[in-house]
Amino acid sequence: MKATLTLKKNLHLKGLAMGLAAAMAFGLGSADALAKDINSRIIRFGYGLADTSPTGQATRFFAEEVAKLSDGKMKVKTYGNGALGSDEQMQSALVGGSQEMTFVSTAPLAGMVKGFGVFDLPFLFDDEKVAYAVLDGKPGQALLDALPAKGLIGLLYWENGFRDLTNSRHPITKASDIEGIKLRVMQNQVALNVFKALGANAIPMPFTELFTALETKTVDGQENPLSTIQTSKFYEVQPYLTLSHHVYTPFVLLASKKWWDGLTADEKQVIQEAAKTSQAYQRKISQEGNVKAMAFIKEHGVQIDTFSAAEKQIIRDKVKPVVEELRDAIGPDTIDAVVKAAAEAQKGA
Ligand code: KDG
Repeated sequence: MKATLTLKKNLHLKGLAMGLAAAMAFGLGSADALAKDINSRIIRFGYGLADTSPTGQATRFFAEEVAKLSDGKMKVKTYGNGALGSDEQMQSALVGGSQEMTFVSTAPLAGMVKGFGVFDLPFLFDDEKVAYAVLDGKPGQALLDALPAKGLIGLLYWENGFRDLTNSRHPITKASDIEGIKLRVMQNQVALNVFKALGANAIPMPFTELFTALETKTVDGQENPLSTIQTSKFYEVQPYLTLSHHVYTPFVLLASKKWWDGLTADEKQVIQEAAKTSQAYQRKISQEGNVKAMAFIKEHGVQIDTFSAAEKQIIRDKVKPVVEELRDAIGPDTIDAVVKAAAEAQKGA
């Protein structure tokens, strides 16, 4: 009797092993993923940038990673070009649970967690490496940790990058050239006050409305990283570009908390791992994209200028009062932690 049972058990195990081997041979997945608690899921991932942008490419890389790690059970569907709405609308959709994922600039997120406004203060980071040290370190994590209370999961930071100024009125080479320019700014008090302090007629507006506003001259100018100026086609209607690099904007890779709370531990791990792998990739292609965009924009006849060190100092001096004025609105602890971590990273570089 015992012998029959053992035989049956062995045959059963052998059968399972053969089934698994067959499944793998037919490309049905790795033993590892099949053993995990992963369900079939559709993940809607919307964003405002062009789907041809480097970050658009990174969303597809992320989708492939998720598929790989979940054996095709978790499918990320990406929607670029603002097809699911503006950054703010998608943030709300995530909170409500009608959309699963997005990436947004930190500027509109400051409406939910005021500390994110710190990243709209000009000339905070000298280069990308300093930005990464701050974002991937304690100050960046502290801001992400404040998101679940607002209904969002901040997985990690991707790169939007250093922003440059474009306009259709005239070349901007001096701080005073900004005066009177109708400039679209991202939607928060810090971005608004910074450009008001520089004398611009600053107009907050969602990214999704920006191209039309530039084309119809509702606004004269805008500021964004070079790859966005190329892939969102701003260069077609903006003949003047100034390499101002005035601010580094991070992207936050976001998930809906409502959705996240319903995932199994294995499913959460898939998303977290794919996010981690995608981060290095996204930052790399984002920087490569800016180099390519610079050549492209030049070729397409845009006049490219820079600010001298003296003009940059004038800008710093003009925006200094804004930092003081908004210190409490952003949070003194956040500002101090970011400034200190940036100085340490700069020293160590
Ligand atoms: O997909 C992200 C965009 O919607 C936006 O965040 C880009 O930096 C941006 C801007 O100017 O609004």
